[in-house]
Amino acid sequence: MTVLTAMHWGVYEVELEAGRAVALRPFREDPDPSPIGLFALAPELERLRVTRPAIRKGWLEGDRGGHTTRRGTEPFVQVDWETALDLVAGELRRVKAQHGNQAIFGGSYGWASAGRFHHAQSQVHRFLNSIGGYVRHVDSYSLGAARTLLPHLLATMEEVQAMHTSFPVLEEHCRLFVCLGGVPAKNAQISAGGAFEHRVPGALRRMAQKGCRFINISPTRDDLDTGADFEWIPIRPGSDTALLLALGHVLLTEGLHAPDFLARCTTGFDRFAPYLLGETDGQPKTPAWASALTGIPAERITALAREMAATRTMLNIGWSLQRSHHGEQPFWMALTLACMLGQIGLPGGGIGMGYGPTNLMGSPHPYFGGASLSQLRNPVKEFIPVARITDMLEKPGQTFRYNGGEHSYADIRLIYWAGGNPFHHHQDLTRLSRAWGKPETVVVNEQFWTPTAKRADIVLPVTTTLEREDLGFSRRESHVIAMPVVKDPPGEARDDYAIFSALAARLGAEAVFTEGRDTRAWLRHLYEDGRIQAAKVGITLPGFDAFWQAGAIRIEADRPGPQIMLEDFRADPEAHRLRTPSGKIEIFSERIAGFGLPDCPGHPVWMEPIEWLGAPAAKQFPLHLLSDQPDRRLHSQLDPSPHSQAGKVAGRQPVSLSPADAAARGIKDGDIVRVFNDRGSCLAGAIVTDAITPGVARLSTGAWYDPGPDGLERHGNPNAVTLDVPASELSQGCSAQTCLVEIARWEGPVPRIEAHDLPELL
Ligand SMILES: Nc1nc2c(c(=O)[nH]1)N[C@H]1C(S)=C(S)[C@@H](COP(=O)(O)OP(=O)(O)OC[C@H]3O[C@@H](n4cnc5c(=O)[nH]c(N)nc54)[C@H](O)[C@@H]3O)O[C@H]1N2
Ligand SMILES: Nc1nc2c(c(=O)[nH]1)N[C@H]1C(S)=C(S)[C@@H](COP(=O)(O)OP(=O)(O)OC[C@H]3O[C@@H](n4cnc5c(=O)[nH]c(N)nc54)[C@H](O)[C@@H]3O)O[C@H]1N2
Ligand SMILES: [Mo]
Repeated sequence: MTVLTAMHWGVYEVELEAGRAVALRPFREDPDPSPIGLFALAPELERLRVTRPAIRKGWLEGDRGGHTTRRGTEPFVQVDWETALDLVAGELRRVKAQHGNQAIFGGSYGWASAGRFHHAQSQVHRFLNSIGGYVRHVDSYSLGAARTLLPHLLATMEEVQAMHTSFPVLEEHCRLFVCLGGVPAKNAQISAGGAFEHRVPGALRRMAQKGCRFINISPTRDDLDTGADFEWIPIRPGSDTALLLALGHVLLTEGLHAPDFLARCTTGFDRFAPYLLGETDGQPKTPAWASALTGIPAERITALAREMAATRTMLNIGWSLQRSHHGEQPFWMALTLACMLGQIGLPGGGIGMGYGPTNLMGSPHPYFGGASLSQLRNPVKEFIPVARITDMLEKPGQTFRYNGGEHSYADIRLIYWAGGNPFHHHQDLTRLSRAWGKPETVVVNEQFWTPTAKRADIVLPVTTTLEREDLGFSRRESHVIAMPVVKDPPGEARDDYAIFSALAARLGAEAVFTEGRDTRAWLRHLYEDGRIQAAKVGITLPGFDAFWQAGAIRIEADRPGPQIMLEDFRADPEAHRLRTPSGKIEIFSERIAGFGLPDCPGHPVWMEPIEWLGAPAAKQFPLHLLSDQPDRRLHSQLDPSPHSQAGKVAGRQPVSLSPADAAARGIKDGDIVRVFNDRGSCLAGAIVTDAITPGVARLSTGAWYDPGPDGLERHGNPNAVTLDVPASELSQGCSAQTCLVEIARWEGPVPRIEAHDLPELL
């Protein structure tokens, strides 16, 4: 017998024997299933499960003063659940009483697992709110700069995602698809909550077959695959804003821009044009100027601007461009260029933000909300922009700017994390390791002995999606999935919900937290909520019992989803005003200008990133390190699985570099190399490829962080070397892509990788 289950990377068919999973198979309704989830039952993963509550030995013996260097170095003592829950509840009570709820950091960023109810972040936030609140985070690592910027200019990032022109329209109408950072199908393997119908590889092939021409402007060629030839224009990382400005300069000086669209649908072009022409700063943003910054020949820039103006063009920008210092600028300038081209709102033209990062963009299915666990109200006002965690831990009381306001960092005594892996996701992990020693207690709910679990004081073992029932629901996806229990949890692992219910009971908040519902009652409640939201966009879903019986419901809309981004707005901008201050797209933003930020003025500008190949530091560290998303896993999830391991080189995360850079350093394919700069170093396995432009190296994220006693990271985690600075004072976003390194052959003895070892358990 088979049933279905949902994971971030897809729906899978679960083959059962005696009601328990024996194998996972691709979902037959998925045109391009992802292999990642097929390995979720691998013994290599099961071996690394947390099976019993575990307490760091020193903590159990009373070492709670903070400023400890022992986290991550000491053995854990396994205890029974009652003891563990009493200890966690007691510590929460103590910290609340002595320092207030604003001393608890519960931001708990992370992807966790698919399934609407057991979504770990929602669970931990709801729990912490039920006991008086916590210091939260805002925004995401994914979209720090863009998420803060875009509401001032266009719409919220959620709205932008919901309105993307669907692929069937692009297939019919788009004739030139220009992408900054490709349309990486490896990334579209996933969507938050599940990519159920993988549509990107097929859509790109069909677009190419129907005559759409693709140009990939990227430091790497292989982030686009259309099944046909396309033009690759290599660009120096971090310089896209200069290119976009020069394209705009050509449009304006040759009269190829769209004055009618600019006048009807945008505001502030008149304030921006003098900058473009160099009237305000003495530097016209010409192709020759941009050529020196981007490495792209000036003639190619000029010709490209003319082609874009003459053709039905979609300009697509990848999210990694804004995960960088001044990451607001490429997004703002791409939007501005799309306005100058005047094709926004036309079929197959305009802007994508972006096709590729997840399976969501380009979906023909309508967007509807609902089916999310309420997080209750958080009375604590302190927060951080998500990537400022080290700053917060290092500098309690210090002020920071965010989105026009001024705020200060809370003084954190207790960290509670459920569903994320900061010792994968944060930049400059050596610096985070030091700051991580400051709080008095760190509690982590985890399924696996991840680097973060190993650096906790208290680890509570959690079930996986296969071990609990849930609701598979994902924005603009093809199905709603009933996810039954198909596997027994190892040892004593419990659902996050069971853990938080038990803690809430100890802290007098059980009724608030559970509302008297068990898991099945919550599923029914969330499903019914989703059903109401679906009906609003013309989707009829059956009642819960019929749904659960059926196992999967294909979403069929009476009305088609949003097909052409901003079509209505273009037709009648007055009747369909945007929720920006002017109601139009803002090329100049009075509001942002009013914030008075030197690193984010009122219109898009070129500013040199703190690290890039044009910086003085490139003399010492001459390679720009891109840390992109891994194709064989989601972040650090399932890194020990055979699928992820099969992609390693010499057991380490591969780092790609160009034949010229490899030869200059005596590096051959398959060599172990050291990637380093002033901040740190890691070992990786070399891949020499002409798909990467000289001067650039690529080391995907997510190899479990594994620093040795001498500080050398042994497994190839790029966050051993990345830079932890904000994109700007507007967004405080993550700048992971802004990073210079040097790479050398590793000649020393090869250290063993310990990331996938269990900690010592007493
Ligand atoms: N250098 C560099 N760094 C980056 C990026 C980059 O481009 N470059 N990208 C950034 C981006 S965009 C992101 S989104 C982040 C991602 O960073 P994270 O979201 O933190 O990464 P994951 O590996 O998905 O971590 C999820 C963790 O949750 C655990 N988990 C799964 N399900 C459950 C559950 O039900 N309950 C509990 N309690 N735990 C569960 C998993 O075992 C895993 O350890 O990384 C960021 N880091
Ligand atoms: N398989 C898999 N898929 C994922 C994830 C995963 O972990 N695994 N993570 C998901 C998450 S949370 C997110 S946020 C998205 C992120 O999606 P993105 O941010 O779009 O993805 P990246 O892989 O970081 O980068 C995509 C491409 O951008 C190019 N690029 C980098 N810097 C520059 C630049 O300065 N200029 C130009 N023109 N190009 C540049 C890189 O060469 C890279 O190939 O991916 C999602 N998809
Ligand atoms: Mo992300």
